[in-house]
Amino acid sequence: MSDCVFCKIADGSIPADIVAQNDHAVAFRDLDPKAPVHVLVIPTQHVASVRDASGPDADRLLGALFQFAAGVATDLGLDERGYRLVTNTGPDGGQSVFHLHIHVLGGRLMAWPPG
Ligand code: DGP
Repeated sequence: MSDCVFCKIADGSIPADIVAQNDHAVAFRDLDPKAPVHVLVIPTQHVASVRDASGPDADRLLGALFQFAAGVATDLGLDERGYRLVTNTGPDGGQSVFHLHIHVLGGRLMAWPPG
């Protein structure tokens, strides 16, 4: 999508601190980190949010994205202490960028419930 900042990161037209990528997903450091490790995992294909991932490809897309996020967490050394995966959805969910993304948060103890 031409006016989507995460599509532009995925196609390389705006810079990001990329930590991993494959043909279907990109992981890059959040501009405004909320934890010592804060990485965003996005599909290269534009999908606005998890509620918009529907149809025959949705299972594969979401499954692959979570597996990729878990692999990124492993590669960043988060397995031993653990980490949090979050996908904010819509206004009440706190979503501000409308391209599906999983936050990978780690490196400190996470509070519960979230704010
Ligand atoms: P959310 O509020 O769940 O939609 O999270 C969006 C996140 O995206 C937020 O933590 C800040 C981050 N972000 C927004 N624009 C950019 C950008 O241009 N580059 C990077 N690296 N992160 C961005």
